[in-house]
Amino acid sequence: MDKKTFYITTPIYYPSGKFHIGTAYTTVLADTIKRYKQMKGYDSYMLTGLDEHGQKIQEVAKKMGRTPKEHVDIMANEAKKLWELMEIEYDDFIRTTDERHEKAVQKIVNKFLENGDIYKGNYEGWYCMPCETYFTETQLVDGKCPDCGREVKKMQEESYFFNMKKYEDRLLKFYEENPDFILPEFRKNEIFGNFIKPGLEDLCISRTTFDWGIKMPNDPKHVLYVWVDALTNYITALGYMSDDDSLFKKYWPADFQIVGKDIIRFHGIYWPIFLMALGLELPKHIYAHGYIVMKDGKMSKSKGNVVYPEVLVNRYGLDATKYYLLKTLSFGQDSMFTPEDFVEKFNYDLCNDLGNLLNRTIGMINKYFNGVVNADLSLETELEKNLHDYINEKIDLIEKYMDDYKISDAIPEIWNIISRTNKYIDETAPWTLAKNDEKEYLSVVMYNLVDSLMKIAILIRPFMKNTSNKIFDQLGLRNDNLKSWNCLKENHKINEIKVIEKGDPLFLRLDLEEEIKYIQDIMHK
Ligand code: ME8
Repeated sequence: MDKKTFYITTPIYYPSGKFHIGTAYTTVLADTIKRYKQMKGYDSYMLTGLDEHGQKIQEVAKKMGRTPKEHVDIMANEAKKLWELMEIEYDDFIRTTDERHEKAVQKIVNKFLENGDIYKGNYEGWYCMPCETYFTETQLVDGKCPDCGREVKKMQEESYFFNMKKYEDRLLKFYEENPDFILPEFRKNEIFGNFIKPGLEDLCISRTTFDWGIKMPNDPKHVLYVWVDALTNYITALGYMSDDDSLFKKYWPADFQIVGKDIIRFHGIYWPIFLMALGLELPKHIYAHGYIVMKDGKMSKSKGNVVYPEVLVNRYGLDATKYYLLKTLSFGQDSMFTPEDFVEKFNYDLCNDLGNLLNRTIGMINKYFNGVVNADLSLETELEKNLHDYINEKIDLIEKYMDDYKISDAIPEIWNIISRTNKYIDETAPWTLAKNDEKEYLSVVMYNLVDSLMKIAILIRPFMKNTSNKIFDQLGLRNDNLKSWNCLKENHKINEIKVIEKGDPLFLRLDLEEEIKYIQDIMHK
């Protein structure tokens, strides 16, 4: 039987500057969900890439003394290098300058033209250059761009328009019938209430003021303006409108499309309408996460408060960086990055809670049993039953959160299992058992510690694979079958435990002051 498929996407990022932890967060989140689904037996496919056309990119390239093509090639390498460092397991990396994409987009536009979805008109409006978006007078905030707060310019040009109004009723109906299409709910309410219900504006889709883009097939002095070119990447990457559309047939519709809150409006309105116009199914969910903000507001180079992921990964390790990002951003909300918080989470959650549990367990098994444990589980007591009940209940809850894509809710529950297991050590007081020569029950306690740690290693695996592997290795659990999500449910019996003699600490405790200063310094570079 064919496996169930799962298709997940990130936005395609603008290659305008170095990628910061915001971009990294979106990509890590997608990667984590992909890995989780894979562990649950899905045939998962993850797409990321770059949005390489447009006036902004043309201008950035010019400033750097590069042609647009030279610039985007350099940036595509940068992005791929970063994702390699962060061990992102994407399946495809689409660039909107790929021939496969350009060709398919022209076919898509032809289809829109044939359908009568596109007409030529004259556009006048307030244009925000960095956002590449026109706004109406009423949309401006204090005369400035409502999205980025920068200056806007009154502009007029001959343009092609997409007739959004034609699809308004269908979109309304779709929203009503699919209340969880946009997640979280408050974002859906925002889009629905502020943009869909009051009536849609037609969308200007072409420009004549720059030429770094895909040409309108019927009128090559016009190039496509960002959204038709960008949004369609999610299907062109799968081979839609190409000679080989097997991936498209296999994976479309997407299961989970992740975007930041800044672009949910485009994904919640234009994207479903383009798909409707093409007669295609709509994605199952579009999820808008919040922003990582700094103490002094949005990350920006001019404020000197940008954090780049490489710096964190190189100094604190990949798993610690991913842990921090995923735990910090709660479902749909903005969250603040602070050096203090980063270092504290590292020391408390990773060193104290998780690292110590593993170290203590390995230390005791070596001290009391020379590293080898064979336990008679018929000797388990009420204490073990309580521990198992607690962990099983938490596993169900964690699975539910993961299935609902609420990774930041799942993580504290995994850490509750860690604390509960640490508490089990206090409850059973192995040192007293050893002193009283109660070796048989002591081996049951050791078995249970290893069993809990094995489960913890499986639970953190979607986002901390290296740490998970280290835990398995140090506990001497070499059978790869143990690394599957099913082992959580089946109460897998470990036959023989033989831990290593002395494990390297998973995380080395950081000097709070020194590291806070280090992060502060790199933010200003
Ligand atoms: O909008 N916190 O590209 P983009 C969290 N090309 N996430 C952040 C963030 C922050 N501070 N800053 C950026 C574009 N992001 C278009 C997308 S898709 C068809 C076209 C993440 O480079 C977040 O996911 O501006 C946001 O949506 C995305 O980067 C914007 O990337």
